[in-house]
Amino acid sequence: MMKFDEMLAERTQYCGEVVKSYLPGTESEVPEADAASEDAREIEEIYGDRKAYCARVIEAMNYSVEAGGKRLRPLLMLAAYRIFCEGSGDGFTQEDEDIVGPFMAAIEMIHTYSLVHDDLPEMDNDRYRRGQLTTHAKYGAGMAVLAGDGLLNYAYELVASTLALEQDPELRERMVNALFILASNAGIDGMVGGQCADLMAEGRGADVGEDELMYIHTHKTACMIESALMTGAVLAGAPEEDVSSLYMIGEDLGIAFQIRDDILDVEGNAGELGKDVHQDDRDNKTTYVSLFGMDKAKEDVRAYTDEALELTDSLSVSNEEVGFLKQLILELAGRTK
Ligand code: GRG
Repeated sequence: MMKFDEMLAERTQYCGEVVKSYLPGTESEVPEADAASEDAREIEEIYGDRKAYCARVIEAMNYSVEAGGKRLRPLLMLAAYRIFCEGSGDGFTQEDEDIVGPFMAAIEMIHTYSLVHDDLPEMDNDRYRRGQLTTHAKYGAGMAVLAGDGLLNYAYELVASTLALEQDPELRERMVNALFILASNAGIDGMVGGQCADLMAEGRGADVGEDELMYIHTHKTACMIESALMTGAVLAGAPEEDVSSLYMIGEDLGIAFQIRDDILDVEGNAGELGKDVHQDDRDNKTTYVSLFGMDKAKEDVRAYTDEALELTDSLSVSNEEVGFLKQLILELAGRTK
């Protein structure tokens, strides 16, 4: 059996390839076809209006996504999908990739838009992300706003077009449910709500208490992780109880992930992280570390991780994919980037 590290590296690369395959092409990348053919009409429909005037925003969108990152949300979505699609006996097929792939790309586009906007001068004003200049540092703030907007819209365009082409009514229904989970966890009741609370808490230091901090952590960070696990399971037709368990696993994992993020901002290595450290201190931000101290922060990463692992054991299926998910959860508890 392949070692976990190798499997993670292989899956991360695979997720990156899937995401990239759905990025928008610029005019220079428009495929060529015989002018009178059906292909040419399709190409015209897709690329007809994509002229040089808008090439810059597409370049900035692709720059932000192609920089890489851990691809954690697509990885989690894929793992959840594979846990429940394995029963077919065929393993993960091209057909499966066509179902879950657009959603994997969509969640990474939504996540990347949030990073691009979070890095803007009016938000966190960061210069490095994913080991390269932030989108606003390279393209200017206006273009970075547009690149984020473009990614957010493109994510839903992609899911909508996948839905529109789906002929199987049961699969369509799964996709509609997955779309709702994706959108609601990214919006005002999810990540956007958490980011709003985060912004309102900035500079208030000790005035920010545990309830407010936990609202920020669960909404800003955990919602997208819950969403990844739940959409993967829903698309694969998982039973409702398992989708609920994955919601709870995602919440625990998301909180542990964010506490670890707070720890890394103090103890991490900027080179390895691909972004600047000590930013929370700079912004006088209340974090898990500033509120509870480093020792308790580390203890609680372990506690939330253990809870997530226990919940994973309660899923109605137990297969190699559950094993992969558990190892991934463990790996994230000790992550250094
Ligand atoms: C602008 C609506 C809006 C939201 C921004 C994602 C976010 C919300 C802010 C980024 C800052 C931050 C610390 C968010 C918490 C979630 C988090 C740790 C994001 C970074 O995710 P990783 O580590 O990044 O998975 P990569 O680059 O690996 O994909």
